[in-house]
Amino acid sequence: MIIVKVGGSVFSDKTGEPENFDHETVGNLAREIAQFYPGESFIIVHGGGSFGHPQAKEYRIREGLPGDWETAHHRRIGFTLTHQAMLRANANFIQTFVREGLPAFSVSTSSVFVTENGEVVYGDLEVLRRLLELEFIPVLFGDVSIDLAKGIDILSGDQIITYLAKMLEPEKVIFLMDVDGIYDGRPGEGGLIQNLGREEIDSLLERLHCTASGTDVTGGICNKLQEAKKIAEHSEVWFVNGKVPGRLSGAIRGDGFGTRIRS
Ligand code: IP8
Repeated sequence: MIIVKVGGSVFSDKTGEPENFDHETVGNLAREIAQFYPGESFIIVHGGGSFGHPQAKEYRIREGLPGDWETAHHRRIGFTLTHQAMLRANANFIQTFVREGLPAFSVSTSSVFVTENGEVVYGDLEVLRRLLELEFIPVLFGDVSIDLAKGIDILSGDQIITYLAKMLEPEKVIFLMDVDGIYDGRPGEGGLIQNLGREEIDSLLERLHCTASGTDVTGGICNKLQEAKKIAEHSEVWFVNGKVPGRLSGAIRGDGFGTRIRS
């Protein structure tokens, strides 16, 4: 089984209009997956992009539910609106995949996982396992979450993947991004790292001065690398450019262009 994370910047322009969706790119990805399905089984997890992140930021969902009723109420409304925005992103994915003949099935993340400070502490994978057995392609997404420490939080698609990798031991996890892979520095400045050992990730994080940035409330590349380190305990990890046709297929075959992390 292969888990594919479609980063928010692959299917939408995070700096553009709210809720823009790149139908062409997602159509290409679906066609590539269709070349390998049903011989290979897939779980898709997509990020927030221009759907979830602006709302999550505006309503400060990551700050949780405060004691003051008025503020908490405002945040509860934001929680609902952020989830609805993610459902709209997800609906676009499902439609595109189904159009390519793939039985993609939406699995609503916030109804499956409970977090503690944004990390998954509980996940009910029964339905997911059965969907896979029945040859569906489950499509999950970064979402809001019920959180044991803060009341509410955001659950990043990357965190979901770490949990799924631990529980389901996929043969491979592929992160699709809008750059060619992991760079030793800023994309375009540092060189592309084609092979990375799990044990080299900590020193790379230091060199990249990892801090949360931009519109991404869940921490961008640094969060991905931190999660990749955990995932690589269980499976091979790839980072490839999801905007370039053929790169996903290359990672699925194992001879692709991008960054491969050895466990
Ligand atoms: O883009 C975040 O998911 P990510 C989802 O995978 C929301 O980090 C709702 C902002």
